[in-house]
Amino acid sequence: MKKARYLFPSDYMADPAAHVFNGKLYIYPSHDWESGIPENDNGDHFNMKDYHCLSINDIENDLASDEGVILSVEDIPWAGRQLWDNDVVEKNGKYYLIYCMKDKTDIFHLGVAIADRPEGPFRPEANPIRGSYSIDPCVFKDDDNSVYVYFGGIWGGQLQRYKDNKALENAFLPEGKQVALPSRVVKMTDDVLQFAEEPKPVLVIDDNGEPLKADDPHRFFEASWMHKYKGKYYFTYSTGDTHFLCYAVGDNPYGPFTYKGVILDPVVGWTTHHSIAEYKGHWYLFHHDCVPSNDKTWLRSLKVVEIEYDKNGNIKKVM
Ligand code: FUB
Repeated sequence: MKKARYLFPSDYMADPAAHVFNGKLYIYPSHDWESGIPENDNGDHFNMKDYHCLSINDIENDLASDEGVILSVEDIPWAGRQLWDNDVVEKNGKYYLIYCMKDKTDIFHLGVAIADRPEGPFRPEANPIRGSYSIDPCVFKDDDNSVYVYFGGIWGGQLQRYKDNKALENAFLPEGKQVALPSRVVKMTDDVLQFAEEPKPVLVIDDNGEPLKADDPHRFFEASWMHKYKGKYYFTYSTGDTHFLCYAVGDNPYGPFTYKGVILDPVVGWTTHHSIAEYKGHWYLFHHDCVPSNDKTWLRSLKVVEIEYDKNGNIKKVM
């Protein structure tokens, strides 16, 4: 197995969402910077204010090129602060960037911005997606052209403040043998601007069909990703405070997904976040760590490593 290598040493970027558009590989990361906000469990130190698009032709040898700023906080009418993870999907020749950000009252929502090219610039919609909440959108287009968004993140990502898509009076974070908080999945409308339905919980189950429990170090925390391999749906995610990247496999976009294992052990830095994409016949894991910033957890650097599946479709753990 090959070793992970850094992709963009000239700036701090994180949460890479990788996609191939028109034969070229694009990466949509969060853009970390030193804003001076002290570290806390709320994630206030992740105070990002714009997104860049990166692109790359030769994934084995080249560094990524910066296509420039594609969206800034100051351009978004409903903006409060903190442009966290984002992702992009192409549909009918248009590119839809789905992102998360806090509104003026410090509540996270998802927003949409549209472009004619993968490199942007993206024009933001005036309001967040109706009924959206929490963070870390992953946009997945299935073979029938349906677009799904997976989202959610615990702690600073505010997922514990919601149940059945309604805001709770008091946040509820399961503990011990209670069922862990799930990520959410929702089908988008044909124009990719709104939820077409109520978001549903993404169930990760063990081999006995039981949902993973809150005290399981491999339960969901944030950073959902979906990819399809040989007709199966691979739901991958970060376990947050236990710092793994894990995967679970299902037969349709809604799941349930059966837990399969760890893809990546904890990296240097508190967060771990990723995407998986096929490029020129090989599969790659894009992620980040904090080695170049000497473990400043809010200053992360992008990495890529090729991944392999065994003959049964299991992802071999990255070493
Ligand atoms: O980049 C800010 C947050 O850190 C992301 O939304 C989380 O997934 C974690 O990577």
